[in-house]
Amino acid sequence: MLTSEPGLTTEGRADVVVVGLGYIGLPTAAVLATTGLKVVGVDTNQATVDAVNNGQVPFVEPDLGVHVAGAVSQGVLSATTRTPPARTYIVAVPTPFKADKSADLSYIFAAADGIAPQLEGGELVILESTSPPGTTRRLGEYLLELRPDLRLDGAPDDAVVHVAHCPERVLPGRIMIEIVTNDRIVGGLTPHASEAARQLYQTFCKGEIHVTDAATAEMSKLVENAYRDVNIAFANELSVISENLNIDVWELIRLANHHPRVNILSPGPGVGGHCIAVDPWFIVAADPENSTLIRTAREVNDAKPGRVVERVLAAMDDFAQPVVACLGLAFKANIDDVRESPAVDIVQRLASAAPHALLLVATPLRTKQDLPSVVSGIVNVERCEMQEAVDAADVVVLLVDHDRFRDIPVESLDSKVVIDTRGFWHQ
Ligand code: SAJ
Repeated sequence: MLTSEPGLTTEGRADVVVVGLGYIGLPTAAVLATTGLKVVGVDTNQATVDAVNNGQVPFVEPDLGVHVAGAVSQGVLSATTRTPPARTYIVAVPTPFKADKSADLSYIFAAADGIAPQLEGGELVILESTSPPGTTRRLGEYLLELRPDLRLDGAPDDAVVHVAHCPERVLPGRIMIEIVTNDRIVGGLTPHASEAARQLYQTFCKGEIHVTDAATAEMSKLVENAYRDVNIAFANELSVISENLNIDVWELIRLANHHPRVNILSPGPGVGGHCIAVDPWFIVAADPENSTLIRTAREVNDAKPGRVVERVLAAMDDFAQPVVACLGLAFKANIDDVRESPAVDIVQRLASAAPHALLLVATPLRTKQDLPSVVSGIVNVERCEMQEAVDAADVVVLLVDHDRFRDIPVESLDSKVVIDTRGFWHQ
């Protein structure tokens, strides 16, 4: 490899290699590069690699584009499909769940396959991917299987690889702010690994960096997301109970939240995204007998899209050939991410349960005319501009509270059946 390549030092090594250029890896790579470190991002997707090398971001995240374009043009950030040598490796790959709800760690091991041949000893390997307790140790042991000449502990001499976990905690839509301002938790397999990881994050993180062991760091991330899931489940359960009791849940929550120690979250069409809808299952898998509340919360939130479908189907009954405007597909407001999105689930289920209906889907954050592949190709689903969809509809279903939907004049909803799953027009 040429030493003059962007992202590499004169010794032909990167300061940091980030494996996985998704919602976490790319912002992390860009922020590290902005501090002046030479950063190389690695991704198996050639289109992602090409986009980054052209200074572009292959998904929507506020302010990320400016950072990536700036770092690439200054020659401190580049992308490739093959893992180059580096002083530090950050693994930020997906950890989806398998059919039995246990974590699929194959992307982590694939990242290790790329890293292991490059190790010389003395490097720091950080796992950022959300992982069940014990994964960081398994990653370390896997690296040693591939490289038996190296060690994970002992005197920090040249033969030791330092392995640590530092879970990402940024909120999609606010990633570029939170990546700098949030506190971080760092847990190394050894105190030396923790300290090395702490020093790296200190280069860009203005929050506090809390040091613990690897398993506690892994668990802390899962617990944060399970906490939120349980609280959203409470709000979602209230919404179902309130509907049955003919009570306006939005008013109910607003009033209850006037109590100084009550802060109920917002009900919605369900819980989506790659984190909150997934991570609590890793706790359940780790101790199934004792995670009753966490499992139930998941089930309550997973049942919510079905409730919305029932309401929409009931509303359609008044029309022979109903036209339904479905506003939004993302898993939450003001982003274009459709992973685990309850809105997608609802549109798919409505399309198959009501083949006589026409579903007009408005996705204002997608500039291209095509629908996301998760719903494109369904005969009775069409993409439509938001106002046209509303004007043509008998039933309007608000699935995502994108700010852009504020441009829809409320008077245009007057003659429609409106199902507002987010309380968007109640505020
Ligand atoms: N939601 C509701 N009601 C609410 C809040 C959220 O229905 O009151 C829904 C959203 O619409 C969405 C889902 O929950 O479908 C999750 O959204 P979110 O904004 O709560 O969280 P994420 O998934 O975008 O990001 C979470 C964050 N975790 C916590 O707030 C504890 C973030 O800090 C993590 O970094 C991220 O998961 C992650 O990557 O794990």
